[in-house]
Amino acid sequence: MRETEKIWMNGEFVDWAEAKIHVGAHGLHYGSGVFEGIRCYETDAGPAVFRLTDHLERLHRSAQILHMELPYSVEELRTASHELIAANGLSECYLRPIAFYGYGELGVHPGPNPVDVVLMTWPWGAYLGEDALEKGIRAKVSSWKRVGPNTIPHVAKATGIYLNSMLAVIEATRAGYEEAILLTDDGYVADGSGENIFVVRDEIISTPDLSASILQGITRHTVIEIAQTLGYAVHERQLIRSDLYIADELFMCGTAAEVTPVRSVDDHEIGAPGPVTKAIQDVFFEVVRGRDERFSRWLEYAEKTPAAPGS
Ligand code: PPE
Repeated sequence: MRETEKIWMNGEFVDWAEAKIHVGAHGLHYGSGVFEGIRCYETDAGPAVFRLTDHLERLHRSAQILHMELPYSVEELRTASHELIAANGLSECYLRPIAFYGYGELGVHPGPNPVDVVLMTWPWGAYLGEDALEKGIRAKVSSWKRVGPNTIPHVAKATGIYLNSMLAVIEATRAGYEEAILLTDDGYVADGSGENIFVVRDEIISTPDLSASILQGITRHTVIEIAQTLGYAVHERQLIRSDLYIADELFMCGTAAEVTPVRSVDDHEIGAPGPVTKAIQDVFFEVVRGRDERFSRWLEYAEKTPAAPGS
């Protein structure tokens, strides 16, 4: 991770090296936190944070699901995010807001522990490698099942959930693949360790629906809108493992992974990137860099008031 100058911690800008917490923090012991991953892109009009408000609203919803009260509003975090990016002099970066139960009492019940809120920013290149964006990755269906709605609520982007993803990606990479694909307990395709999944067959695009234990990805939503604008039909539906094997094209998406083609699953060659993936990927990169008017409402600039939702 490339260090930058400042980190925003509970309302203060602190030096990167000083942004520390106590080892007794509740969030460290029990994974009791919620977080976000957001990207800021360089555009002709300056750095633009992509769908910042949508991400911060999801952070608030994630906290709500965990009965966690965030001491900062979406508006306050939005301002702090822009200020931090400017303070660190970054034009393109990843932004990581995280909120967790802090230091006070141990014991599973979070009790009176404070909720600490932190924002970090640093330059983060292609998540699965530059090559991946161009040539695609090899994925493996994991033996680990994605957490279900009644184990840990997958709708919350909660820190503890990521043990599930961590086990899956370790398993996949140890076996020589680049990414894992997790299924639900009853065998439907869910998510990658940090991405949503799309399948293309006969020019129809399908992606697991929200009941398949997926994170309700903001990039997923972006991709659906782009695909529909390009004239493709997009179905949110249950997918089974073999849908992956017989796909014409397959890709994963997420804030970190952006739009990454998948070129094989469990050694079934799919070939990547196909024309549909490529078309969506091309528009995606134009959109995030502010070069596509149709989606300019998603770019949030520090100096400009972001467009009101639905405008
Ligand atoms: N599913 C999972 C399990 C997931 O972690 C992410 C984001 C997504 C789907 C896509 O969501 P969205 O970013 O809203 O489009 N994963 C974040 C964390 C990656 C990490 O390694 O940390 C991310 O992409 O920022």
